[in-house]
Amino acid sequence: VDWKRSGEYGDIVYETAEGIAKITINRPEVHNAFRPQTLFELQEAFNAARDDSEVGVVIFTGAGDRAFCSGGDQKIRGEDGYLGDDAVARQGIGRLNVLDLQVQIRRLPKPVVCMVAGYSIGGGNVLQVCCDLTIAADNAVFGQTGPRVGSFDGGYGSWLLAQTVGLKKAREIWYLCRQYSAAEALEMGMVNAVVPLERLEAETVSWAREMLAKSPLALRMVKGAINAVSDGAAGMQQFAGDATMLYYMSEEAQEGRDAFKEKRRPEFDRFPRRP
Ligand code: 2NE
Repeated sequence: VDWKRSGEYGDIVYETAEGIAKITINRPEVHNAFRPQTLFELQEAFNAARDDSEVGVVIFTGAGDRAFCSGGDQKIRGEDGYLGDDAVARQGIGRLNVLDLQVQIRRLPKPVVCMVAGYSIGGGNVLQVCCDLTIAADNAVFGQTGPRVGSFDGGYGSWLLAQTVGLKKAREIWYLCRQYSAAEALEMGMVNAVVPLERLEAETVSWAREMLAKSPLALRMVKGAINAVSDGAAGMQQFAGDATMLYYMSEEAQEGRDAFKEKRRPEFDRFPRRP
């Protein structure tokens, strides 16, 4: 794939090709652990992918073949969160802005495919769980570390994981903090496919191409529908917003708008009262 790089980023790389956006965490020296800056840049990149009408699928990955992501950068963890180098951090106030990114991935109205080589650990694995699909290399290793390093994710990291792999398995993953191979992750339904490392990107791109051949609106609605059940009112709000968008696209809704602008009574009688 002939990836074209764009944007000015330090901790990540943003590339596009053939209707696919590839977003890569680029901190291989710490197994792609994230710090506040990484997350702000990821949010900007995911927004760019959302706004680009040429992009139909997003691939989310990590640089190199040793890790997708090892979670929050423990070396800059302060007393109450992760410290960046901005004014907020200079007051000693930490952030947990990975939570905003999790929500953003769930709400992005295009499929997000996580492409995992090596470690998918801690808050990194929670991001993996939040993605719509995951393709893993045969060297991938999955796990949560929170109770070992003084952390936990009681949101998507807990109940979405439980919805994905089942309650007993989710408890095991969090209570014991073990590491699981790609084959084990496939067996428990945490990933969609496992392929040899050298075929990882080709396989992920081929899944993306298959989705690009499908109706974008149908994919958007199915993603919203699947997430609405577990996102409660926030999920319904997104789904309802999509219903409004589709209604705006109808002649019936446009008649309401036109009648207001033309200062006349709307002619809604033209439209059937559907069974
Ligand atoms: C991932 C793992 C198991 C890999 O082990 P290994 O032995 O293959 O590599 P090593 O030597 O540990 O790591 C290579 C380099 O990356 C750094 C290491 O410190 C090391 O650098 P040096 O010390 O040699 O300079 N590195 C790796 N992970 C890092 C991290 N998360 N932060 C900073 N530096 C990191 C092993 O590295 C490991 O267990 N890593 C820690 C995983 C972890 O506990 N992550 C945080 C979980 S909490 C979280 O993410 C979170 C949350 O629970 C809730 C909200 C927000 C975040």
